[in-house]
Amino acid sequence: MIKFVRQPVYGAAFLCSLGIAMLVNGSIAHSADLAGLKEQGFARIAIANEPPWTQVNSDGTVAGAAPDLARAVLKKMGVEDVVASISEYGAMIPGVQARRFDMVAAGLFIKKERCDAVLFSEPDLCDAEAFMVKKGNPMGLNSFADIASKGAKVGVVGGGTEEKLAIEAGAERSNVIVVPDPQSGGKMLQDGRIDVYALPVLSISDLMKKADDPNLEMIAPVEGTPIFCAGVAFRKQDGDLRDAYDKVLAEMKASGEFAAIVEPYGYSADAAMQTSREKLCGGPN
Ligand code: 6CS
Repeated sequence: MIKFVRQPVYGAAFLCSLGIAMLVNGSIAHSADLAGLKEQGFARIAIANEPPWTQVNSDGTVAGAAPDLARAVLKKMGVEDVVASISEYGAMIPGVQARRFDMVAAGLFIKKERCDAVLFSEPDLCDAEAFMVKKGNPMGLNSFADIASKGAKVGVVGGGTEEKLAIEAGAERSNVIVVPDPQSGGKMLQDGRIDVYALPVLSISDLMKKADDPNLEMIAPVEGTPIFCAGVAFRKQDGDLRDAYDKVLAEMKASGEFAAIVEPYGYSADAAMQTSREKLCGGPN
């Protein structure tokens, strides 16, 4: 079930009427440029529900480093509000291309194949990869190659980077289990339905804290995987909007406002500022 949640600057209202859902769900044509978003009064963002990147609280409010940052940048651009919709990672790019969302603010990693499909902002949130395993790592899983060679069942988010890494490492498709959300992944590991759950380090760390289970262990970083950096994704046709977003993001990086938003969530502002979209895309985007 997709939750449509509205995020006024302070406070939150949970949008549950079909009429409102239809409005934000793209059945009414939406603006794709800054003037239009200002007129509209809000930007529709796609999120996952993977703390600390993105989080939908029990009262319907949306938090997490990615939405908080996007809301702060958009506000400086004159777009007062954001309306968030939960989406699987694999559906985010088709969703923004189909104008169901105005942008993706979910910690979507900037990768070459994605740069061919959307425009990214400059990098904002960086992290390494981690595994959640049973205490003592009984199968000795330290890399995606280990998962493949040992025939381990790995939990992943649908259409996410870990799913791709597992398949590319040679894991049997039947051993790569798509899990709807981090809590389910943790539960499936505890119940022995998967042998390992793969997500970025900060996501697994958050899950370990919440699980508070001495029989679980985090392995980080995953051997043979790089630090990934995410950015906000825009439709290819919305270059002016992306450039306007980037301009404000750069100002916030220079002023320290960017660090003040992302670092309390555990992200390194410096890591994002040390790299660039061009480097991560392998060319201009
Ligand atoms: O962009 C991705 O593919 C990854 N991003 C996050 C924040 N979590 C997992 C996902 O695979």
